[in-house]
Amino acid sequence: MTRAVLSIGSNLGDRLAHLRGVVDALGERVLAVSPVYTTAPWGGVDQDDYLNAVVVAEDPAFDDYAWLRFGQELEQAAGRVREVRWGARTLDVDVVTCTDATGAAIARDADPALILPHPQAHNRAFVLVPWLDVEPSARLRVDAADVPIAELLTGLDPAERAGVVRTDLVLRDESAPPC
Ligand code: PH2
Ligand code: MG
Ligand code: MG
Repeated sequence: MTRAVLSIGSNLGDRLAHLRGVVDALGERVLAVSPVYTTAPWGGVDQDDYLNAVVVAEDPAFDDYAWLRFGQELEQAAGRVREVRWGARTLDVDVVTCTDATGAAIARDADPALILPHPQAHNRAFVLVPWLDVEPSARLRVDAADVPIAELLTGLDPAERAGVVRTDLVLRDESAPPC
């Protein structure tokens, strides 16, 4: 049993459909879905704006690598081509943090394919802003300190935060009756 905070983003093709596809594929695993934000590209590559959101999900059978594989399969299904680092993409699904059945955060730094928590999450307003919406008291381990994400966000360059703008788009129809 693990619980993952996933950052999802798209800046190519039908951006909203790509993000909705993740929430649909997660199905019953979804615990919370953030609002959708338009976000200025982060990382220095000239490209179109992204749509970004954060999804919190839980699965009784998944370990942290299962979340990674799950995201990679969805990226492939969205026709993602791996070219430029931090460049344009139809879909990116990043595991930001993963907690085990006891609620302890899983830490990994040996495998470049899965570093936990995500090594850039604390620098990215496009991750912290939607994450704060769904988990206002969340904390993130940064340089051996456990820091509230609200504090990390306050520490970012205001220009970085200003590039993250909330939309009225939704990834999940909250009005649907529970089945
Ligand atoms: N993803 C990247 C690189 N840059 N910028 C924004 N705004 N949103 C992203 O999801 C994003 C990015 C590579 O993972
Ligand atoms: Mg990414
Ligand atoms: Mg990624």
